Amino acid sequence: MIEDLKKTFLDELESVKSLADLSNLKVKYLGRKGIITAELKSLSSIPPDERPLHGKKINDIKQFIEEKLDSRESQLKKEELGRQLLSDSLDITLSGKFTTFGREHPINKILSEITDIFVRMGFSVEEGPEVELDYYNFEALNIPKDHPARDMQDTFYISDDIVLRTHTSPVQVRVMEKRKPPVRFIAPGKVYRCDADITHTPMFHQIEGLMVDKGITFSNLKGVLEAFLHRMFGADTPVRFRPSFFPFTEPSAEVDIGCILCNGAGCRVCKGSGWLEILGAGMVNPRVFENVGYDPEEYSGFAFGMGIERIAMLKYSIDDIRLFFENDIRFLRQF
Ligand code: FA5
Repeated sequence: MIEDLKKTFLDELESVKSLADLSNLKVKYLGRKGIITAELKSLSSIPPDERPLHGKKINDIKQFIEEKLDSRESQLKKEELGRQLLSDSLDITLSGKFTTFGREHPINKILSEITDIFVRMGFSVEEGPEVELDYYNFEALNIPKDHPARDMQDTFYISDDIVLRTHTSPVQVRVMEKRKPPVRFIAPGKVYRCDADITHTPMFHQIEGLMVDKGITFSNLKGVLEAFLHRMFGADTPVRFRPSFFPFTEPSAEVDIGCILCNGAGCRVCKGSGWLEILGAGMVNPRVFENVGYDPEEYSGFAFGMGIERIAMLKYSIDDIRLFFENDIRFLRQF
């Protein structure tokens, strides 16, 4: 009978497939109400002289069952670990997840580069509103309402007195109204003109510059702008000042650099002239000083204004300004 028990146990052990099955089998044989426990309890009901032998047999089979259960348990655990390792394993041949990083827009890049150069020359950075009073955009800059110079800038009017600023020059007036000389600052920002072709967009960026103090001359203007242009485009770049007209500066100049694409030989971009116009500049018109309460007898100064897109186009050899604002990722990724 005890031998039958051993055989039944082995058959049942054979069909154990999991640790849960094994635990059930353990309870069935060795638990408090299990078969072996019952056998041990039944010892008291057999004749005393048979007890030692029968007891030994039960203990032997108990030990046998324990050993078999233990070895099956470690075998099942090993199998389970193997399965787990297989399913959790790291497949180093799988390609990773790619994160695409944004990058600085080429216009902002050029803007920081220019700002950096002027900050190193001691200029501070100022801002002004993009929705501007006609007074600051025109009147205070010596461009009265019926003045033909208004036609030079195609203005977006919001009302009779309010415009989208057409240049960054109104910041000159706003800063001088608030501050006594000396002043030395640049003012970068967006400006708007009703204008659109391959070199003009309705919104573009300018950087204004203003320096006012006692004894500022055209030589200071030349020195600062040449230093800037040589840093920006290289020390060998030729720079030329051409007479021009702006109502808020007198005398006025337009500043050209030798075409960096053809080295002055003449090409499509410089329209065969060998020169590229980079910015407008001049000595601050005494009328502007009067409008902000500066004494033109005591103070003088220079101002300049440049288009950022124009500079970015030259630096990166881009022949259509609209590319900057189309947000084509293939274009923007190149910078
Ligand atoms: C001015 O706007 C003057 N305020 C500059 C100035 C400041 C002169 C201080 C003297 C003293 P202008 O209209 O030329 O000047 O414009 C300056 C630059 O802006 C141009 O050289 C050009 O590079 C750029 N620009 C003008 N219109 C557009 C446009 N629609 N799209 C892109 N860039 C433009």
